[in-house]
Amino acid sequence: MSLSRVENPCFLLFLAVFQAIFILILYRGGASTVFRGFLDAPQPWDYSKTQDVYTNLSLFTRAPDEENMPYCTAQSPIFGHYSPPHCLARYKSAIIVPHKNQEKHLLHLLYYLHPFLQRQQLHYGIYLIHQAGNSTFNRAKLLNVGVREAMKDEDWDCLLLHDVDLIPENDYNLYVCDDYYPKHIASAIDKFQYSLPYWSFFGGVSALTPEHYMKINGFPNTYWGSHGEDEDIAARIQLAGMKIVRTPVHLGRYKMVDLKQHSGGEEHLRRPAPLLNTRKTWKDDGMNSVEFKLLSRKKHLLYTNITVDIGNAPTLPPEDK
Ligand SMILES: *[C@@H]1O[C@H](CO)[C@@H](O)[C@H](O)[C@H]1NC(C)=O
Ligand SMILES: *[C@@H]1O[C@H](CO)[C@@H](O)[C@H](O)[C@H]1NC(C)=O
Ligand SMILES: CC(=O)N[C@H]1CO[C@H](CO)[C@@H](O)[C@@H]1O
Repeated sequence: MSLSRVENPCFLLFLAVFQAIFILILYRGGASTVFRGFLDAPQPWDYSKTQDVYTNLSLFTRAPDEENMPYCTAQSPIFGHYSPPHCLARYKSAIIVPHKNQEKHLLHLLYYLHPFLQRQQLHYGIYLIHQAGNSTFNRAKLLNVGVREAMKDEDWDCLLLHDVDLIPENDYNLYVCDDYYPKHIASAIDKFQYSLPYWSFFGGVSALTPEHYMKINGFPNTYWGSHGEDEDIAARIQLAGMKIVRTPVHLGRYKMVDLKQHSGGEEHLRRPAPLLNTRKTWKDDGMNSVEFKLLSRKKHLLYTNITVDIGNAPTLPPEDK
């Protein structure tokens, strides 16, 4: 008959020694040394570790293999743009991010977007379009400005219209355009239980070629307040003889970041039903009528910062409020 393990004297001795060692550790260093691994949870919004981003951006330059390398140009030609260093990129995408006083969101977005885009081996540039002044946010008009300014730089294949608070979750969600139709990319946002909030939803992140964008005369300039413009854009796409294609929901997944930092003045302005209205307005309200004052435009390593005055929302007659 064999002894069970607990009654085995050797095992009991081993247990006692193990306990003694454990108590000694607690006594000498305190619990914090033992549990350090558990206590030091990563800080969710720690931007001090920018070396991740910069390390990967050091891939901007090719490996130094020659002794007699020339000096770099006084003004870096690659500011604001990235190309994969070891192959010729197949796509050139401009990422256009409209925002109003959302610096915290921007830092968060850039932190994730740069490595994401580099892993996709894109040639890309990021344009931050900052709405100056106190007026209500006008996303669609800022996008018109962004497209116009981005196209001055380069012949982009694809325009990625990107909200500042959305972080892509899937690397296979490629930031390139569909050849034939405007593509809605943010098809599954966590805030909407990873599905569409309504059928015509075209917000969040979408991708149009410059040809698509000009074919619909860009976006309407007249929607002040948040996300009223989606139905108008959907109608434009239809009126221009195209349709919306969507990124499959398992790829178009996004986290919506809520940093309790709002751009302010988000009141919704009432307006005529877009589906009836757009047919009359789309040829006159869009890229061909966008007016703005460029306040500053500066290329940084990680983005091009464009600040614009796009004017004020019209004040509605009192009975309309
Ligand atoms: C914007 O609002 C702030 C505070 O409400 C005010 O001090 C500032 O003058 C305003 N700026 C403009 C351009 O109206
Ligand atoms: C962009 O430029 C504006 C105006 O010069 C400045 O206030 C803002 O802080 C800049 N933003 C970024 C992210 O560089
Ligand atoms: C933030 C980020 O994606 N950093 C990556 C930079 O590249 C190295 C390897 O090249 C990765 O290990 C990092 O994760």
